[in-house]
Amino acid sequence: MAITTAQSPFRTDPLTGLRIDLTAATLVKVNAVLAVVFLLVGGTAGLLVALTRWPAVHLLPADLFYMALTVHGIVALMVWIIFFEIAVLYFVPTALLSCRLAAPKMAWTQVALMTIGAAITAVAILQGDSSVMMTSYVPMNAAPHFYLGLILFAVGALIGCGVFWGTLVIAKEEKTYEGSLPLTVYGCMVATVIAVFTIASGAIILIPTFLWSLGLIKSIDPMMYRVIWWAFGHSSQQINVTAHITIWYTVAGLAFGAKPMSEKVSRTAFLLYILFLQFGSVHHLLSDPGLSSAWKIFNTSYMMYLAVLASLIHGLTVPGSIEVAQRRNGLNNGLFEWLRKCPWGNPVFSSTILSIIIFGFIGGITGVVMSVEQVNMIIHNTIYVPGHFHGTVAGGTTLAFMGLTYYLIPVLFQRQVIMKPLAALQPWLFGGGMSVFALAIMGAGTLGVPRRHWDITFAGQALGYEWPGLTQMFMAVGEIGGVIAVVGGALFCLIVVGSILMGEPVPADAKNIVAPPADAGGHKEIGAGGFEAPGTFVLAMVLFVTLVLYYFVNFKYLATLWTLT
Ligand code: HEM
Ligand SMILES: [Cu+2]
Repeated sequence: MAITTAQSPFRTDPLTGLRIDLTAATLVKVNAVLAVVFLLVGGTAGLLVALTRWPAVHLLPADLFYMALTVHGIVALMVWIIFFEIAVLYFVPTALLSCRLAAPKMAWTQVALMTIGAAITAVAILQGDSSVMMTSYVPMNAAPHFYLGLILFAVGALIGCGVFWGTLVIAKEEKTYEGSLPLTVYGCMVATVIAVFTIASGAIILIPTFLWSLGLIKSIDPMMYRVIWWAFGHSSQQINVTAHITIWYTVAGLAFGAKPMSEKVSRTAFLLYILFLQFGSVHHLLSDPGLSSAWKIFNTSYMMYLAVLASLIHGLTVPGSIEVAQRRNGLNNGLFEWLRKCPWGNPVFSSTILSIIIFGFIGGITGVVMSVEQVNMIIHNTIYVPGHFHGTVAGGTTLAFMGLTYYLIPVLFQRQVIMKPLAALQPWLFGGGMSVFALAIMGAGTLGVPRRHWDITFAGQALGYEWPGLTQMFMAVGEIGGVIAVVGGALFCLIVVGSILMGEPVPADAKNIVAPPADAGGHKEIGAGGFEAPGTFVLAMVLFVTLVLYYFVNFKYLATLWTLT
């Protein structure tokens, strides 16, 4: 197939040596800026929700709380993240394969459809009749344009995946690279394959629901809705995981000259996502009636572990590759010299490493434990669930995207980051606040606090409920962590927009910031005890022991709640 788009001009970036297609660069910038603007909207709604769930503040009335919660979930999880992912899908293949972007007009259509779709859904929510929250479970009914906006947004995202694939075809035809695709481009490709499955599932459930909201279909079965919606909802989280892990590899390569410890293993791990993620969707249905335990347990406990295995592999190989690179460059003393001497004040690095730690220790461990059918009964529909997924999507994905943004400001926008000391602090504020938030509300959830609940005390109702002091403390501490995270998030938006508008231009004679390949230091004999990356091995064992202990604690707690007499 011949592709006949006119050749677009390129520029060679002095900081990275990358050959950048200017049309692609514009589209990456537009998508990334829209993403950041929506992060600000989603974060503001998050602040209102957090200030309402903090019992001592209880800011919004009930109707506005559910409206803010709907805005927050949809804008933060879908709009911010997917706009940013499209930016990644346009940046990674064009920059790393020195290739032009396929079909720029289609890419502009993607921008238009996603923007118009998000705007239509936002208007529907703000009009007040669509506070159905992110999952929009039937038989709750939203206005027709709520669903229509989501459908247009999804069509836009699908076009973005098409442009990515077209770009790969051009790169192959024009022979802009040799051998197999670099791992990071491969990671993006895996994300788009998952995206097609995801968007198809979304269409299968949201188009009939749209027709139902118009009165053209009589009813939608709630259980069927949940099963298919989660084929969409869970898979979209797997896209996020694939995207942020791709960013981990990218940053490890750029900042340290790190190479994956084994390309083959990393590629196989990505493939495991495609093969097994669909089964994981069932972990959202573990407490649902009408589905057999055998089906639930097979899907979540056997098949799902193969996708978890993939995340464990990436979680081991990315820090491992950084360790190997640091040791090859001379930081070979003891277990952790390589880690201590990492550039902790550089927000590209700190965002990425915090993303790895928070995703693994908070999002990952809790996700595995709550996917066990029995344990799920303790935490289902409690505020534990938002605690878990803020570890994955806010601490994991959002932080990784923040890190890549800091990298893109000088490379794409050709501006220096403003307010450097604050930029160095920002990932710690966001990641630290988010960790406190997630851990504390998981504590509250374990003790029974429901999720998506305006007033857990039922004040003024016949059946008021007094929560123990510990639970109230968890809620207060959690939401204070949430407010700190919002400050970190707002600071990020301020620094990004400020740098783009007012940052000093990158000087024309700027030095290359990409680390040379790791073995340039000539240190061949590295590691200890036969391990190339002994420090990472120790950290992996800490993760493993934490997981086992936490698993045990949950079963023990379940046993105390459910005594057999
Ligand atoms: C900036 C700091 C943030 C704060 C303070 C915050 C706070 C909250 C709170 C308090 C809830 C409500 C929990 C409940 O009542 O059940 C919530 C829900 C949620 N948050 Fe966040 N969040 C933040 C960032 C994010 C980010 C970055 C994402 C996604 C990338 C995200 C995705 C979600 C989703 C999907 C929900 C569930 C909405 C629903 O139940 O329909 N949040 N958040
Ligand atoms: Cu899931």
